Order: sequence, then C-alpha cells, then structure tokens
Amino acid sequence: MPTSDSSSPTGPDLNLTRRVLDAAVIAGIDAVGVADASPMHDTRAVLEERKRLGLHGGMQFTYRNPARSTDPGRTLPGARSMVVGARRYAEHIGTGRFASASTTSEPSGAAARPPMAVVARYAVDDPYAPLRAGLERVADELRAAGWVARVLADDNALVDRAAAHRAGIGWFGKNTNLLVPGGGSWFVLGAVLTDAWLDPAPAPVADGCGGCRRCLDGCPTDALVAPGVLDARRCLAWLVQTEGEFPRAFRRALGRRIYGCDDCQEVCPPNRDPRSAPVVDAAGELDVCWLLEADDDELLAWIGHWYIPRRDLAFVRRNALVVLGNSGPQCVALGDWARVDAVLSRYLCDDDLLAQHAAWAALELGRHHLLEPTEVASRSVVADELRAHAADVASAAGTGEDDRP
Ligand code: B12
Ligand code: SF4
Ligand code: SF4
Repeated sequence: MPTSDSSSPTGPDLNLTRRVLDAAVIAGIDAVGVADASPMHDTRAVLEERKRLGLHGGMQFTYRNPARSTDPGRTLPGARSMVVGARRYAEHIGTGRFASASTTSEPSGAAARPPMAVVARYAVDDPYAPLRAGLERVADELRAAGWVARVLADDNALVDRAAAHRAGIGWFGKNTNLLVPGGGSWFVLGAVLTDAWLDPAPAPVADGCGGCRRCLDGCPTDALVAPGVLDARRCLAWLVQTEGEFPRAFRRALGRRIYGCDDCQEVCPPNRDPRSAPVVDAAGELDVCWLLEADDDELLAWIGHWYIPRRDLAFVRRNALVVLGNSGPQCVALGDWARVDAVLSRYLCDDDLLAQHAAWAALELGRHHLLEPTEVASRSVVADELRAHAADVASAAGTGEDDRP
C-alpha cells in the first residue's frame, strides 16, 4: 500500500509530484514534467498513417506495435502517470579519437589532417546511460513511496517525444524534434511510468517555430516533406542505420556523416540561442581510414553504443566507404594517397556489399586504376558501379553539373 504522506484517492498527490520533480533535477535531468498515462490516440494515428504511406521506410522501433508504443498501460498495467525527462547531451566530449569540429564547415587545418567522418552530437557518447540513471533516481523516489515505477528511454514501448510533449517539456518543431523552451533540441528523452497519481502539466508548451522553416529548407535530402513530417526513406539519419546497399541517390548527400545527421538541428535558431551554447561546437569526428582499418573489437570500443543493424559492423564500414568517397577535398589537401589506396584495395576484395561501396568511393576519388586488377575488374558489383558511374558522368556532362574532384 502506498505510504505517501499526502496521497489522496480523489486527486493527484501534489507533495509526491514535487518530490519527484525535485529528484529529477538533482539527478541531472535538465527538463522534467508530468503527464497522465492514458493512451496517446493521436500519436497512434500518426504512426499508423505514416506506416500506411510508407514514410517509416521499413523502420520497426515504435512502428512495430503502435498500439503498444502509444499506450503506457500496456507496458505497466495500471499506469496512471508518466514523469518525462529531457537530458542535454554532448557536454563532455571532444577527447580521444573524437575530435571537436563543426558539422557545417570544413575543419580548419584540413591540409594536415586525414579524411575525417562526422559523428552526430548525440552519438559521440552514449547519452542514454546518464539519462536512464537519472530516471532511475526518480523511479526510486516513487518506489520508496510504495508505487510501481518503470523507466523507459529510447525504448520501442513508448513514443518519447509524444510523452514529453504531453508532459509540457517542449513543443514539436517542424523538424519533428521536441524543443525545450530556452534550450533547443539537443536533448534525449525518457520517461518513468508509474501507477502513482501525480499532478500533470496543465497544458502543452505553445509552438515556438512560428513562421520559421529553416529546417525544411536546410535538410540536404528534402526528407522533411511537410512541417513535422519526416520521410525516413530520404533521411540520412535513418539511411546510415539500415541494412543493405546505401542508396546510390543519397551517397553524395551523405557527405562526411558516418552516423546520425544534425543538419535540421544545426540550422534551428533556438539551438543557436546563447543558452544552448555549451554544446554548439560539440560535434565529433573520426579518422575515416582508421574506421576502415580497425578490427571489430577496436571499433566496438568506440562506437559500440551506436545502433548497428544485427550488430554487423559491415554497415558502419559501408558508411565509411561512402564518406571516404566524399572526402575528395580532404584527400587532395592531404596529398598522401598511399593509405587511402591501401584501404580501398583491401575492400575491393572484400564481400560484395563492401566491394561495391569501395568501387563507388574509388571512382568518386578518381582512383580508377584501383579497379583494373583482374580479380577486382571481374567482380559483377564492380562492373555495375563502373556502368552507373559512366551513366552519372554522361548525364552530368549533359547538364554541366559534375564538379567532383
Ligand atoms: C524512429 C526514430 C528515429 C527515426 C525517425 C525519426 C522521425 N522523426 O520519425 C530516425 C532514424 C530518422 C531518427 C533520427 C533522429 N533521431 Co530518433 N528516434 C526514433 C524513435 C526510436 C521513435 C520515434 C517515432 O516514434 N517516430 C514516429 C513519429 C510519428 O513520431 P515523432 O518522431 O515523435 O514525431 C512527432 C511529430 O512529428 C509530431 N507531429 C505529427 N504531425 C505533426 C505536424 C506538425 C506541423 C508538427 C510540428 C509536428 C507533428 O507528432 C509525432 C508523434 O508524437 C525515438 C525514440 C522513441 N522511443 O520514441 C528516437 C528519438 C525521436 N530520436 C531522437 C534523436 C536525438 C534523433 C536524431 C536527432 C539523431 C541524429 N542526430 O541523427 C535524429 C533527428 C532526425 C529528425 N528530424 O527526426 C530523440 C529525439 C530528441 C528530441 N529532442 O526530439 C528520440 C526521442 C530518442 C530519445 N529517447 O531521446 N530517429
Ligand atoms: S536528420 Fe538530416 S536528413 Fe534527416 S530530416 Fe534532419 S536534416 Fe534531413
Ligand atoms: S528550424 Fe525553425 S521551423 Fe525548424 S524546428 Fe527550428 S524553429 Fe522550428
């Protein structure tokens, strides 16, 4: 039986609500709010509609079971409330292999640096571990008062942004991210489901986007097909996480991103507010050739917290090969092709998926001679890439658009 001092069967426990909110702040949660845990019917309808239109691009996650991911009661029977928290990420990065750099401009001193791949801010470190730890402290407070509490953060069982919106933590930006007033969107989100009756936020946060549409215009692949609507089939943040071939149509657009994409947040004015300043220069970079030379254990020591389909590092190496193909200016500035050629030659003899992307990269970098050895030239995936490249060049010559190195 719950032992909370001011619990009442006819209304929310205001005292416990206060204690829980305080516990969250003490535990390092930057923004916190309470929502009721009734089913989120609107969100379920959005998920089902996007699935019907194919906008989910085959993603599972919350789409696997919309009835469950929008109904906290299916995860915690008897759930009455959600304590939702947002934790700012990327405050203590820029050490070790992850060098601090901007995602939107070429790194300074590029002439002296090897080709680098850009890691989205949230993926430099594991942002969920400290969030979950903080939410566990909140859950402990509830359990100490005799209630059941379960932490969910980035879990398929709950649509986190919808929960955070209902808890009055922020508004839905046109880039689909949840923006915290005065703090922007560089936050990860999670919730504590509980059967305690807590005092919910009185109203959602008002829209803060107004007439702005920088994210829609700033997306490199036009993946934001309408305000608040993302087509995952075009979104680089999803394409780097999928299995199989990296779609040819988006390889150049990937640029130097190896994991995640921050463009629709980089351009967002609230993220440029001085109050969001601690993380503005916090994007990470990785040496692309190192990514392609490292063995599985070495790689996992640095990037084991990423979502990697079936934990198969071939998909990370595939992305790295595309990034290498897009690193022409950096390779030219460096002037040392021996390491790049060695890496490409190795992957040209690897399995079909990697040989295919290595061939693409070699052609983008003008290293055609790497495809000449018989054991490489005779591979059908290499022949396919050569044909597609020739077609691209012919079509660019027709439009005068090819400005590749
Ligand atoms: C699937 C997923 C993705 C997919 C699809 C994202 C998407 N926008 O649909 C991909 C792989 C592309 C992705 C990318 C990213 N993700 Co993600 N992702 C998720 C996941 C697992 C599920 C999200 C989901 O259910 N989407 C389905 C759609 C329908 O819901 P939604 O994204 O919440 O969008 C809402 C709005 O679109 C709004 N809405 C509907 N109609 C309209 C109309 C208008 C006009 C407006 C304004 C809003 C609006 O309602 C929707 C439902 O609440 C959650 C974790 C979780 N369990 O919730 C993390 C999560 C959403 N991702 C997160 C992050 C950090 C990212 C990235 C920033 C990472 C990166 N740097 O690459 C990018 C951002 C890209 C982007 N613009 O969304 C954070 C978001 C934090 C925040 N402040 O919002 C989450 C919550 C993870 C976490 N626990 O912190 N992600
Ligand atoms: S994450 Fe990148 S690709 Fe996806 S919607 Fe945002 S800007 Fe576009
Ligand atoms: S860029 Fe503008 S429209 Fe997009 S989320 Fe930020 S404030 Fe809203």
